[in-house]
Amino acid sequence: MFKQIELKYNFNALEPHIDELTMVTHYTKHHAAYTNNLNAALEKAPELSNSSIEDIFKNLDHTSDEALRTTIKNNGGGYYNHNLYFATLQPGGSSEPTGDLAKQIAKDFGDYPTLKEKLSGAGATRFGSGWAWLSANKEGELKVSSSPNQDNPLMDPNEAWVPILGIDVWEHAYYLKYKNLRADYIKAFFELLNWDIVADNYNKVKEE
Ligand code: MN3
Repeated sequence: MFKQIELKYNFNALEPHIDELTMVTHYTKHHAAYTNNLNAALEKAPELSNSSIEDIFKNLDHTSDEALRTTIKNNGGGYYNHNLYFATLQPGGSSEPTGDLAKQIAKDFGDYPTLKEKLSGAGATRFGSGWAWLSANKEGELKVSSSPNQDNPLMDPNEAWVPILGIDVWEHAYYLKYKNLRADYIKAFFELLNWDIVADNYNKVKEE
């Protein structure tokens, strides 16, 4: 059984950047539904039972029923992506990258403002619903990308990128407060981002 991460802050703790009603709806309705639907679908896919979510993404091809495979992909993505998203938000304001992650950002992007601009652009230009990602590989390299729907970089079997930070740009993440102004929501996201968590994620992906 997969479970939503427990939030370490109250639903209203991200105000004014992300409003309470958006947080309540996002976590208790959207994320809960993805998680419940994933668990229900896996009951029909015994070949994937006892697998980690990462292995489920990797082995989606092993499920021959196309409709079931799509259900597992969409809801598994929804489960995993939101666990990452909610874990990286921090009440009271953002931090800046530090340590090895900061060094690699300088190497791959020049500086932090440039990375922020790239990530914001990836989210702003993603057509329709989806995510913007900062991912790392075992060599410690970083990459910015975006994906549609609830897809994520782990679903590409030919790549070895693990997301360490995801910006949810589905309208349900911002529409109550920001309406059509996705770029304003992305700015607000960066006001809440806890780079210490992202750095922990980075250190786990990078091989020592
Ligand atoms: Mn969402």
